[in-house]
Amino acid sequence: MERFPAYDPPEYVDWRPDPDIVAEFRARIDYDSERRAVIDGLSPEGKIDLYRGMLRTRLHDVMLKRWVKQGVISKAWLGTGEEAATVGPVHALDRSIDMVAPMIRNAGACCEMGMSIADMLRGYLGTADSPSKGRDGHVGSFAHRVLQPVSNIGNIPPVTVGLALAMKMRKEPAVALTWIGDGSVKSGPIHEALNMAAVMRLPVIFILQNNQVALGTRTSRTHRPGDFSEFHHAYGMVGRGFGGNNVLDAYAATKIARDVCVAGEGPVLLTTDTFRMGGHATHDEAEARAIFTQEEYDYWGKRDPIGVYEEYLKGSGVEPSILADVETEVVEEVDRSGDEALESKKNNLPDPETALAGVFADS
Ligand SMILES: Cc1ncc(C[n+]2csc(CCOP(=O)(O)OP(=O)(O)O)c2C)c(N)n1
Ligand SMILES: [Mg+2]
Repeated sequence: MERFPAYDPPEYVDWRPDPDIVAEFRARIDYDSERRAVIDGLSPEGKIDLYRGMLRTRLHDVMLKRWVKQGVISKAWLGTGEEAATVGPVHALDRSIDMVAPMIRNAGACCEMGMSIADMLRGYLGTADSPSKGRDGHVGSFAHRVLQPVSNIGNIPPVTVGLALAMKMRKEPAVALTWIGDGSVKSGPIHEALNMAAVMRLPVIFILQNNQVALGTRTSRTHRPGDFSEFHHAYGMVGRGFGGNNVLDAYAATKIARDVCVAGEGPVLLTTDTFRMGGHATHDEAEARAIFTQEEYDYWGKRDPIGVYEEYLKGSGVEPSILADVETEVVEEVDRSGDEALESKKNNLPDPETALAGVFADS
């Protein structure tokens, strides 16, 4: 895939595959026969589609970074480096009945659930035709089964649990999935959500996405145990881990978790380690560079989830030209979406008179 010196994290700019890391990727999906079987059941198109989804997610971030540089927007919250932990799980769902509740690092969930990239970008521009009609920078769409993020961290899991309760009451064979950050997990409402889901055996998949940092604070300063692998025991729920930069492992773990939930054995807590390859938002890249050592950036940089997956696919016999065609198609889609969103900014900003419309219930 093409790299962008002006926008990519420096570790990605001259990215070269490390054979040991590609072998590590393969070993990770071979170590568990149940997951291996799920991955073997994925069609060649399904595997390419995971690649397409991660590229789309990355290029959405690149577009936002470009807009920041051009002064179109003042800042952006990105999921660069964390694409596998979002795209793999979404592809494992039944997207016609399941629901997702993404947080800011999981913007890729929106497009993988079918929202247009143009609408996601319009969210940043606050246009009248953006999903929230210009009232919120976060984007979601109930029509696409995506709950709009709640800015106050910790408050999405209780709502997700409510969605799952409704699914259970309606006897739908569906699940609700949400992601929880390593920082957010320390907030009170998340404890209530995990506990309620566990005692009511609700069909929820929680993905505890440890990207090693919350705003400017390393996880080691907010969480005493070394990792979150034992966390589910506190709630008496099923818990598993997956490789955060391994899209196939993420896919398989989620698919199995979904089966557990649909069988009435949920909820499931999936824990995963990944890395935020930049600032909390684009304005604090320098702070992020001060928090972590260069060795840490190098370690995770070599594990770029898209680069490693691309190597895995090529090593599995996928023609490079097929991947190049997917890239061309996604580049065109994102470029076109950017143009469409900018067009809305030019012609379709909300009328100030409507600022309060639809914000408060008045009866
Ligand atoms: C209740 C509340 N407190 C503080 C914030 C400011 N804030 C936004 S994101 C964030 C850190 C979240 O860290 P984490 O859960 O690890 O998610 P990440 O950003 O790493 O994906 C904080 C403190 C907020 N949005 N809501
Ligand atoms: Mg975090």
